Amino acid sequence: MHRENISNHDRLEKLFEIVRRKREILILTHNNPDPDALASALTLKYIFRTLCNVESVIAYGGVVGRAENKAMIKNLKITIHPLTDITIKNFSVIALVDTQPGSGNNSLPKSILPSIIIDHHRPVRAKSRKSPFVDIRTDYGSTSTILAEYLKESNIHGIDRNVATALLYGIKSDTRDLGRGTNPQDLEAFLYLYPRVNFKVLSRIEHPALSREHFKTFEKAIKNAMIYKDVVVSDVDRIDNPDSLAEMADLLVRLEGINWSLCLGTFQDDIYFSVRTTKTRERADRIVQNMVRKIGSAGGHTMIAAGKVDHSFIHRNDHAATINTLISRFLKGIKREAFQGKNL
Ligand SMILES: [Mn+2]
Repeated sequence: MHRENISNHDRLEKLFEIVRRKREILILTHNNPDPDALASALTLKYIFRTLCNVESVIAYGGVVGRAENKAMIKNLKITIHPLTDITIKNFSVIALVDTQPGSGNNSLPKSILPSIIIDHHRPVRAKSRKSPFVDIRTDYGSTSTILAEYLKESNIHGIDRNVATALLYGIKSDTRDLGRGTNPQDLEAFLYLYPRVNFKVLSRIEHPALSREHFKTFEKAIKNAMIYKDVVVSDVDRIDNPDSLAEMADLLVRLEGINWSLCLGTFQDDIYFSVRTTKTRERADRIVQNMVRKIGSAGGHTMIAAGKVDHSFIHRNDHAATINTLISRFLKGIKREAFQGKNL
């Protein structure tokens, strides 16, 4: 854990010191933001507005792909801008949520050190420690849990229901309904938020209409799945949004007898992948870091992790060869390299 041993109260004070009387505040999520990132950004904005009387702007890199995430933005009225529409140098304070500098999954230029970093991913990046405000809790199931603690500490009267709904969904989706990579604080935050949630809206977010493209990706993920003992690997090939891989990896790891899943796909010439394990004692974050050694970036948690190989590397090599490298490094990392792949 890389946070100073200070209370949430002192942490909020420090946060307020940084933003008080500032006018241009940017809150940036990781690329292709997930519910945890969106909820964390929304809550930070809400806290700044309600307690410091300062406005801020939420931005993201990549695309909002998943139908659930689009439904979340729409139903909870989250105002969010693509980073390409933003002039970063106009902002005097930059906050990163659910990501860190140098993790490879956000679009903040390398030359800029954010003033605020709130995250729960491993590894803690060396650059993060240089920031004036760092709250990285790698033992937490979600960044939303940290923001829920801030909210509780702040004693805002009558918490906004959209904010509570977003945070509860952020916790739920990062921890697969509190069953994966959670600690007692996640449950405590969940219970704190529960009475304030709009469940009708939450249900609409969790069960949106799904595109034909989405079902085609499912079809490919299942058709291309290969089994190596208790491991399932699927190269989904072209995908219409990078975060569909997380969904496919979540789906395939539920196959009976399976302990690991790896789903790979290609989006705008970059290769993305997601890893899942059912084993609580494994370190998926370490496995993925080994997979991208010298060719990309990756990180995550004990049971879920993800990474990316940039097209700049792939051009010099062969796309298929890069996919093969990732798969063989993965199988080697989990000591299953001796097994022959069989169709599902
Ligand atoms: Mn998260």
